Amino acid sequence: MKEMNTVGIVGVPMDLGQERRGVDMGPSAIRYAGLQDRLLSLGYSVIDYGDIPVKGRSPVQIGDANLKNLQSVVEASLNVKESVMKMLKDDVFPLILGGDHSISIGTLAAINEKRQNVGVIWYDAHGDLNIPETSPSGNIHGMPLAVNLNLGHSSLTSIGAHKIKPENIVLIGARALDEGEKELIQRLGIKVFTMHEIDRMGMTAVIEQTISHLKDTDGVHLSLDLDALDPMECPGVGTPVRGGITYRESHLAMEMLAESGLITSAELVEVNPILDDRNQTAEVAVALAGSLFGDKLL
Ligand code: NNH
Ligand code: MN
Ligand code: MN
Ligand code: MN
Repeated sequence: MKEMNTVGIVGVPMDLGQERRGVDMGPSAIRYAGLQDRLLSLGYSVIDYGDIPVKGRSPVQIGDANLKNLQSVVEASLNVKESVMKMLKDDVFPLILGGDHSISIGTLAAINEKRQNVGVIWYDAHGDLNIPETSPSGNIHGMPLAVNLNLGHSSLTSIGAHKIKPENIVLIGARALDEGEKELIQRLGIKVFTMHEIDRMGMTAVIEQTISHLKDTDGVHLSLDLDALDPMECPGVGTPVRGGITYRESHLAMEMLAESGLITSAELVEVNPILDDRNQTAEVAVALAGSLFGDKLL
């Protein structure tokens, strides 16, 4: 973690980027699971910026082909961007709570305004590298990383200076990539640690290589989709995929990233309390955030 002792939290009750209802309650679930106390106990000051307003589902419009709720996602993303820019201006560590993964469009739009050579760790079962032409679902939560490479619908790419360089991205935990995503990964040479690599090399080597891959960036954003973990440990997600990263491996990953001092912002996304079992997934999110902020106990 960079020498920053205040963490800013903002919730984005967003469920428009996918079809299962309930993920908009993610920010409350993560707060109930004790995020603020965990950070305070680790010696941080915490400023809670509250929740960003997210409007209802928007009707399909001409030109929106294969982009569900495009207009509402654009509006919410602009609000996310503004709020994260405020946090950066206040010089706090931005910790954003989703909501579905489409919130990353706004988060990274803000971060890219402030920093030049941003690194991104995408900890996810999925690639989120679809564009409308390759998306099997039309769900925008499957597109945010592509938008951050400046690919996709102009209403989304124009939300900010989306200019993450392909060589500054590392995917960890991928095991459900669509054909178009695989092709894009190949073409742009994006670094991916699939479950195969995690099994084979172990999480220690995966994170060591991730850190060395991103060491020359101007800060790294961690985008943590809870569906990266195995659904037995994180059942409260909309698109679970078997054979995921374990709780222990994830703690190790977060601890090593904390030690690296590279991470300058983070988001916890896709927690869906309706699908969860006694708020377990939100509790995992808080425990992992603890390790990311320097807790070495777990
Ligand atoms: N790849 C699929 C799509 O684009 C699923 C994406 N779902 C996610 N991404 N949860 O993290 O629709
Ligand atoms: Mn995702
Ligand atoms: Mn995912
Ligand atoms: Mn540990």
